[in-house]
Amino acid sequence: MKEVREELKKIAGCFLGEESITELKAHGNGHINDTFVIVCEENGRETRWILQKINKYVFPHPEQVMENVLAVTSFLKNKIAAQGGDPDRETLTVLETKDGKAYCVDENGDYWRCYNFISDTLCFEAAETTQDFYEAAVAFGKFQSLLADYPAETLHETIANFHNTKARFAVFQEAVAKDTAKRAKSVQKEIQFILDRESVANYFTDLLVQGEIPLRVTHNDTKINNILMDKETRKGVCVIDLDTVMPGLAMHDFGDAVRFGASTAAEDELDLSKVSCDMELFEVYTKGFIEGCEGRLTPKEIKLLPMGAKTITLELAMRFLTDYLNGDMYFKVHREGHNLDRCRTQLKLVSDMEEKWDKMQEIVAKYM
Ligand code: ADP
Ligand code: GN1
Ligand code: MG
Repeated sequence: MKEVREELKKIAGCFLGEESITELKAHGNGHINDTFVIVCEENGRETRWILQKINKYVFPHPEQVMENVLAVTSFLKNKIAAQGGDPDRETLTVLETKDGKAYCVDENGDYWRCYNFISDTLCFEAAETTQDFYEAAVAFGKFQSLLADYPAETLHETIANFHNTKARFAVFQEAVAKDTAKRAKSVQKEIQFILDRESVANYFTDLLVQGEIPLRVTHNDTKINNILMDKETRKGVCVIDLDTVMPGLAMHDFGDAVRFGASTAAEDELDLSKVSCDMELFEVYTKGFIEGCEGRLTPKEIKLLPMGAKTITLELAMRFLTDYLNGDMYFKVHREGHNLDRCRTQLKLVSDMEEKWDKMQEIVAKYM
């Protein structure tokens, strides 16, 4: 343990004065990166930082991730300043290494980066009130609006086909066929549920090819724990976890937030009777997101918001099951069968959305 700490301290020392570090501990509940908070003290003044190891299995080109993050945050800083906001608080700031780089590489070839810690904020695993969920919607909508005139083609695709659900379906079929971890036999029901919905998986990919919907710069991972809210006002302060910011669909940013935040249970709940998509929360997010987007969405995109919720939920179910079949290589797991449990909640949400389909359309129609 002591060795690990010394190792970490050495890495932190690439960015900060090693001797000023008074605390270094694991932080947050992300499924992908390893996150630590560092406390430093110099001349009686305390500063905090976020140190992260970028998951290189998930992000095969960490240097491209950092190029995107630097480009997007500097673009956002200009926009925020022009609107009279605080660029140091309302978007992430990458701390350079002592030799002027955006990351450092350790002896194992792992990439590390450091951000300013944004204080006096709350980070929810689940919204505590309906109003919190509304504020998250406004903030993620605003994020998209701020980036609406960003030249999308200049961004790297940090994970190939990240939300190309059609391609995800093919990868899922391949995982079923290979059955690397010899688990397919025990999850036939889940596999069949997904196979029966190939048309849902193809829907947006086909519309995009036909030029029916626009490709935008999107966040692509809009869980409520990827936003920091002000401790006092409880309004969105800063959208974080920018590794997946790349060209994508507005409907997916909406849908991913809904599948996580409008669910009545945790993403890994074992009792599926507790899992459903709450229509009041669905409505609140619809209202907040459309407002936050400040008129940027086309009527067709608004109409397709329910489809965004359904496809992204199905996609994540496929991704969790794919990872389960592959032997848990991608998402961090904390118990036996964790990815399967996660897959099951997502499938339950898909069925629930199918049952509530007309209601979801009605709700969205109110905001067109
Ligand atoms: P992951 O990709 O693993 O989800 P995140 O970038 O979302 O990693 O970080 C994990 C958690 O760390 C977040 O949910 C949040 O609680 C916290 N966090 C990340 N960046 C900051 C920051 N700059 N200031 C304060 N807290 C942060
Ligand atoms: C991962 O990093 P985190 O925990 O915010 C994943 C998302 C999934 C989410 C499911 C890069 O998000 O796509 O929706 O888990 N991020 C990546 O909880 O794959
Ligand atoms: Mg995160």
